[in-house]
Amino acid sequence: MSAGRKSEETMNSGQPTTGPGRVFSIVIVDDARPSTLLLKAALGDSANLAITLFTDPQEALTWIETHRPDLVITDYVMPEMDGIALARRIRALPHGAAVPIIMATARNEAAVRTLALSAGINEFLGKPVDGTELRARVQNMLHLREQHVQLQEANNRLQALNKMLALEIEQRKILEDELRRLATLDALTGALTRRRFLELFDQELARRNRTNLPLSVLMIDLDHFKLINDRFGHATGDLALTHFSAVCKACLRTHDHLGRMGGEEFAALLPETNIEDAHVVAERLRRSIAAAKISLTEDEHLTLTVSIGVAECYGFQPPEAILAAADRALYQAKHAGRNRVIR
Ligand code: GH3
Ligand code: MG
Ligand code: MG
Ligand code: MG
Repeated sequence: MSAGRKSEETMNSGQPTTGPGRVFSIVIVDDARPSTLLLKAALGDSANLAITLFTDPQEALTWIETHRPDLVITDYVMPEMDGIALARRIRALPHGAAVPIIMATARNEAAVRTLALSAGINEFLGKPVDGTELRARVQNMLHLREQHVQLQEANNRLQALNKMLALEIEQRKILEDELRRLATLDALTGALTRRRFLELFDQELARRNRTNLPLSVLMIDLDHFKLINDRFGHATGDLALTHFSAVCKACLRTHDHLGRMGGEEFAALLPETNIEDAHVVAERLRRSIAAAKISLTEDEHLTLTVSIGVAECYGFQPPEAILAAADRALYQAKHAGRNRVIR
């Protein structure tokens, strides 16, 4: 650091920033070197003061910006930059507003004192400086400075805590959203619960009524499912349900909704789909289910069939009426011999 030639540093490092053991950093700026030494001597030989001397105000300013001292004592009349200009520049620094500044000058006149105060200088002392008065004023200012620093540190800790709290709230919200999402899914098949399906049905119906885009529904029931349970056991029945749901999801689009309405009865909601297209989807689904083999052991497998009833939403029917229409079609499919689609 080039200031090394013109400044004498007695900064202690590793000291606490606040509290009883704290060392205060004081900067003295005066173009006359003997004056800086006199002021330093007047401050006394105190272990809790680290005093740095400057004869060049510009160098002092650079040092103040990086080291953020606790107090600045400056002369008034200096070539290049006087004490008033220096004080204004300090006040303009990012952390300069809170640095106490004392002006010590031989120009002890009302006009200069007023000018100094309006530049944000806190205390004014005429030269030659009375050591006792200087020490008293410095102690007062450092006391205020200490309170300010402690307040600021408390504020920083508070802000850090707030940030942590905000993060925790954010994480909790993500977790809650995930839990809520999981609560809307049937644990065995991953299809929507009946309740969630009906909620979405309401939403899709409202959208249909707004946009006039078609909306269709499939009622799907596994054929002779009781026989599967009876022949292979309940666990295999569960496996068949999971398998069925996976095939359904592969056949449907991402914005279609599959819900488990009861034991082995499912419903699919197909937005932007009229009854002709819904019938095509249902037929594809029926064939996919009938074609898939569920392996039980190496040479034993199971096949499933489903019956499907199709209905489209017309007018301002409630969801129950539309589901009832699809149910009637499903009933007909069962009566006509199962493994078929009726609309
Ligand atoms: P249909 O072709 O007329 O629909 O005959 P079905 O045997 O499929 O119909 P039914 O309603 O008589 O029987 C449905 C069976 O589905 C009875 C019930 O034990 C079984 N079931 C319902 N939920 C589950 C489940 O979560 N797991 C298993 N393994 N079986 C279930
Ligand atoms: Mg001078
Ligand atoms: Mg059934
Ligand atoms: Mg049934």
